[in-house]
Amino acid sequence: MATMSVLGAPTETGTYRRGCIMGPAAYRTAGLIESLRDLGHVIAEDRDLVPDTVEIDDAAHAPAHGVGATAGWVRAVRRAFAQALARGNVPVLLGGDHSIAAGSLAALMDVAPGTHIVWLDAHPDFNTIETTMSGNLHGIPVAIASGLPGADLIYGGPITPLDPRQITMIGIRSVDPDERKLLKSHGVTVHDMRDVDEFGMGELIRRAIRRAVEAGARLHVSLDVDFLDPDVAPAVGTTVPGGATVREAHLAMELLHESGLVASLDLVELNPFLDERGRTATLMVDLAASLFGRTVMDRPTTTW
Ligand code: HAR
Ligand code: MN
Ligand code: MN
Repeated sequence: MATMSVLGAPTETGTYRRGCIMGPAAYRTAGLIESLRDLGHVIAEDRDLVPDTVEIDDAAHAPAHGVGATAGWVRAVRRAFAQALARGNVPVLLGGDHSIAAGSLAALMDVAPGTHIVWLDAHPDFNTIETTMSGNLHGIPVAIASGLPGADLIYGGPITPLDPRQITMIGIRSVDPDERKLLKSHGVTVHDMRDVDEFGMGELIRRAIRRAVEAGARLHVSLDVDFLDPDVAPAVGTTVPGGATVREAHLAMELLHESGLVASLDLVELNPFLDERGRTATLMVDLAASLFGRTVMDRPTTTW
């Protein structure tokens, strides 16, 4: 059983649509804390963070917008996430839009730099502050955590960059042209939905786990709501058809749990304003429970 730090980051400055600010409250309303406790985990802290005050002239970085506000959140998340890791807790970060993963990824590199990243998302979020076409900073966290342009501005100081070869992305189905080039040149492992169709979710997750086992690394999971198909998870601003099914997502979570390597989690991009009677929040909570040990039946111990 784990001791967990549940950290809410109710931000929406990295998006163009409002509503993610309600994310942490919706996860709690859907029973996240009770579900984790029922599994035997200890919730050492459960609180919402407060962003740093950062003054940046947004106009100088157009089309990027919300730069100062997003930087304030990223810095506060990085500090709290790192503190939780340093205490030996499992941080569970509740977004908020995905820009805050720039904070969790930097914290991981501060405290546990070998950690491998499993990025479950329709989008790679590998734009830089220079390649973003939308200007929405939820499209840049992986690139800036890897030290690409925008890192200095957002973090306001040095980071230990993430090695992009430590990342496995699954569920990808919307990539921008420059982003595609950057992913290739930096050696990110990207499994698009075609790979999911062709090889199956289980095989792709097993490959990510085997890679971590071989490297002696722990795993961080970053779960974007839009990894899921919008038919089952409507509460997200950036819906892309053809996403993971409920069963594919549960299989991913259960296998990751069985690896015994998962040490932290981001739950991001939930926009409760777009939900239908809480069904997306409830599904995300069920997935988090599977990631942290809920099963239908006991299973034999897996070897990778
Ligand atoms: N690639 C697009 C952009 O940079 C869309 C990014 C959308 N990101 C999220 N999180 N919704 O994955 O604007
Ligand atoms: Mn994302
Ligand atoms: Mn996404």
